[in-house]
Amino acid sequence: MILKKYLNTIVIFLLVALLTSCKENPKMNLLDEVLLPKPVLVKATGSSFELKNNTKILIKGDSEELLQIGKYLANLLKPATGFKIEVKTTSKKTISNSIYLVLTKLESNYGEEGYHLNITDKNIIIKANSVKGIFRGIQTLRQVFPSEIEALNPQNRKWFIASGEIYDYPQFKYRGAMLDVSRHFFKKEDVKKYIDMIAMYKLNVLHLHLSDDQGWRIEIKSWPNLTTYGGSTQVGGGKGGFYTQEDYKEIVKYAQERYITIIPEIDMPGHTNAALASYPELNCDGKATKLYTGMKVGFSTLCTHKKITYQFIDDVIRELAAITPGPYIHIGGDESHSTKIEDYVPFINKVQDLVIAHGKQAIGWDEIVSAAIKPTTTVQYWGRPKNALKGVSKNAKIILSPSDRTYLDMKYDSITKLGLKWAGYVDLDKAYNWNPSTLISGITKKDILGIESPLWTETVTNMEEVEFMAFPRIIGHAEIGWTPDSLRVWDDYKMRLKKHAKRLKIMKINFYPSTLIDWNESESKE
Ligand code: IFG
Repeated sequence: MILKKYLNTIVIFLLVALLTSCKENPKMNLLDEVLLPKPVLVKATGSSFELKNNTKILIKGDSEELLQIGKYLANLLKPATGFKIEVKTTSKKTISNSIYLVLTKLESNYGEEGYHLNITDKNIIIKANSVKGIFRGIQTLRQVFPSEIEALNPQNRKWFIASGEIYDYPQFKYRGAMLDVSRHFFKKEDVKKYIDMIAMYKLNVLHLHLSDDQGWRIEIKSWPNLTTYGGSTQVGGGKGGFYTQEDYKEIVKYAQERYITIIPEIDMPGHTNAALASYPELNCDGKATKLYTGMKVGFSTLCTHKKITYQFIDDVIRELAAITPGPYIHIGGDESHSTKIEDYVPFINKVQDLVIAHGKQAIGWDEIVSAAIKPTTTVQYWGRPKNALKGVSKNAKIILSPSDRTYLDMKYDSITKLGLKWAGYVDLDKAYNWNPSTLISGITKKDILGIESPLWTETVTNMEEVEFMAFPRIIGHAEIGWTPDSLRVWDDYKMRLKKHAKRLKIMKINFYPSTLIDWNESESKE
């Protein structure tokens, strides 16, 4: 009798259990997700994966580096979900409800930064040739989650993401941002924040413009006045500041953990007033100049005839090279209007040799092509096509930073308060609608190392203003550096950017709401 009585309950329980266990995850379309930069290939499979509190991040193999990246991913997902996701290595067979990070041999065109991202209703697998590729794949996985994943406080919701496969790799090896920390100084916490922002869009270089007329920003122990005096002000007369070598090493490490290479720039022989004000002996007349807090360029030059000038440069490059794991040191070379060309050329030749002597490769703004640049030296094109062509004729690789496309200090339009306009107004379309491989006739993809977006800070004084000038233009540049030209279409990019705005707002990135896009969310579902 009792069995009969409970039989119904047991049957109902089993039915419910059966139904819930084979309840389908919601149908979702991976092609609806906004991915920036646009991946090479996205295949939707129409189902979804649910991230849960007991989802695990599993590392195949015993790579400590990969374990760190697993923890990085867990930390990314924690604030918005509240999930304390376990990260561990495994050698067991694949199980469900897991995110796998797997180093494996992908086709060679994937290179170091390419990845496969495979999402099923059971688990997520990111595969790559290197940990760097896994890290780039994690940035894409981040964007497959709803924008709310970027919130810093727990969101009371389920976390389903669309299933499918993403095959992706960059078209250029060098995809950079430059931050001018000389005209206005930005403390290391701000630089780290900028690193986090550019890492989201798969940039892999941050070029720090560390010295100029208005400020010297990196401690050089053998020439201490450079920072104690030369770093004591900035454009407009504020108190300036500088990075101790410990600060700089912290920035380098933070960037390295995000697979971003720091490239330090010591601009010379021009743009050197901060050094000339700090040491009289660096001036041809032996008299120190006054600190400069204006916005003019081209009025300063190191004394290229003096021996001590090269001792100074050797000391600076030696100390900088010792704390810079990346392969490059940028020597500037731009706007040396106060250096005779017959002095400029031998100066650049000597400085190039000093960089090489300290085990690094030189990069210089495109004026350096008038010197005997070596094939290992890279030319950063910012405005004179003939210089870029001359660089290629000397077998140098080119970094493209066309000022009328990539200079993030250019005003968006005539009513933009911040920024300059000497290269013209640069709204989102002008920043996006160009292809590196056809920008300069005579310069093809094989000559191009990559592209870089400089943000000069004569008029930019804090991170909110940095964000306003950099975003969203730098997102377009990130796509230009990563995505094949054939996949880039302005109208498609516009739609993705419009939908992406919700994510930028959740991240509190102070982006410029260009009038070229109808930002209201009514049409854009996300
Ligand atoms: N040109 C100068 C920068 C800066 C910039 C502002 C280069 C290479 C104008 N040099 O661009 O120092 O002043 O837009």
